[in-house]
Amino acid sequence: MKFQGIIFDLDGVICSTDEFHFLAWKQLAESIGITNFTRADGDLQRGVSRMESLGILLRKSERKFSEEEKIALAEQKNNIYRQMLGTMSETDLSENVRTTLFALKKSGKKLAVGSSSKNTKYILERLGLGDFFDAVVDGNMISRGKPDPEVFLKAAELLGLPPDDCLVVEDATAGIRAARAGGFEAAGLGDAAAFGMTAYPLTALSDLLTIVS
Ligand code: B16
Ligand code: MG
Repeated sequence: MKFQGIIFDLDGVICSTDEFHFLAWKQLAESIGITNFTRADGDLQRGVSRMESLGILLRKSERKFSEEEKIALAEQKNNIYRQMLGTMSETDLSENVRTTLFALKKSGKKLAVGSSSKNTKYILERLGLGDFFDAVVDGNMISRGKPDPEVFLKAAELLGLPPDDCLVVEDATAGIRAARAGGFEAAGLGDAAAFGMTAYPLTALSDLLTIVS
């Protein structure tokens, strides 16, 4: 059997909070006069930290913002985003994701989340997955964001497994790079499926069931 452990990215893999991120950043952009924030800009923010995501957005502004202003803007975006997260419930976990997670658990795999998001715990609770994973490492527990491997190395350590016995599942190229830098093989969804460093391209999360069996 391949891989004793599987480490899942959250946003874009377990759930579609990537759409909420985009809408919240767009709303913030418009409030400071940026009218050309696009989905392509949103894609660049996948997997990277909140402050780095803000940096990507501010490239579109002619204004210079102080550090305090940047912190306030990031908080403003997070408040909009948290309101959106508040509308989520267990029904927002797709059937494909739910059945895949439960089948993997039943087969004895150790399962972890490795996410850059500081809202990870809240999101997992909203989805009814608050107690599901064997380990959860999130943006509050790391000092270096993806593409640094810290988040995945911590998750593997908490699972008690070496990186070469864990598969990382990601939707972001920054996340695939982080996995490879840590010595993990990676499976990719969406844009990350076509990325050169991705060993296992996925069309749906359930493809994992054949890869790891
Ligand atoms: P927060 P992931 C990442 O989650 C998102 O993909 C990225 O867009 C976001 O900026 C980052 O979390 C931080 O999120 O503002 O909630 O702390 O893909 O690593 O699960
Ligand atoms: Mg992601």
